[in-house]
Amino acid sequence: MHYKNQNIAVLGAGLSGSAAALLLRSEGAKVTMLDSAEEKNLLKSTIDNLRAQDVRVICGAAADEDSSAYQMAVLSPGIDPASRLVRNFSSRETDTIGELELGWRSCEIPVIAVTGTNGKTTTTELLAQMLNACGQRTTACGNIGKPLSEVAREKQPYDVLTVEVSSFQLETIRTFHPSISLWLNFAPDHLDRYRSVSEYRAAKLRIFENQTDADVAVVNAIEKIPNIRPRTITFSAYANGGDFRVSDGAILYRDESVLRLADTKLRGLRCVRKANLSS
Ligand code: UMA
Repeated sequence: MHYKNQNIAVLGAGLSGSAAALLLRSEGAKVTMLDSAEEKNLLKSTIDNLRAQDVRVICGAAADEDSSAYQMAVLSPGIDPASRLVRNFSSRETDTIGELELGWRSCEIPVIAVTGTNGKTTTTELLAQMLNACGQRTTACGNIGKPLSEVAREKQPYDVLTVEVSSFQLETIRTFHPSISLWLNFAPDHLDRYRSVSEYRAAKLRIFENQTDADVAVVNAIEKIPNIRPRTITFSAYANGGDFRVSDGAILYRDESVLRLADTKLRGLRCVRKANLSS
């Protein structure tokens, strides 16, 4: 993407916003950071670092009411689209994308994206460790705490990125396209932000939105996922119908043992064994 000399606003001076602002600066954009909080309530080192990189920083009420002209705005995931700060932009029809989308557009590395209500951080870490142990250079990033925009700016020679993605991040994607998506589970959550459980689920389902039949979706077998384009592989520790399942102390792929649970150091396996014994 070409951001050189473009006037771009970044909303939210947390981890995502700072990473987005620094990525855009490294690509030659003129960046303004807007944050509804008073400056004294923000991390001084973050604000100092942004200013040192020539990012204009506007805080408090002045940020919510800022009326400068921008070609684009980048939104931090924790900011509710209904907030004053965002409404100020939507009313002016400024092209607004999320930080995950920005990072994706500046990254030329294939992505494995992990979502689910519970367990996504553990799974993302585990996947990254397993891939690195197999010689596939990767890093765990995204909602886990290292924004994709930071990885994009670092330009390390990774083979693949292992990205934890939240519903907040997926709300504002457009072209984000994981080669492999992973849907762990779903339970009602974040109802302070979403008007309904189905709105929360719809945001999460966007993980599959840009996948094609050349991609893969790894999906919990007990989840009812609507028709999606990628090839689907299912798994379950509890149900018998999945491509991957647990039986007699081993993980099976279509009835063939691929890994004995006792050979792993994973905690919580007793729960899986117990669940299998009682089912
Ligand atoms: N802000 C405004 N106006 C508002 C609201 C907030 O300016 O109306 C400002 C705040 O003053 C603050 C900034 O926005 O300075 C915070 O932005 P943010 O909430 O997006 O926080 P980040 O530090 O950028 O962290 C975000 C994720 N936070 C959320 O989604 C709430 C982090 O996930 C993530 O690790 C990080 O980006 C890097 O990608 C945390 C999380 O709790 C761990 N995620 C939720 C979850 O896992 O359930 C979704």
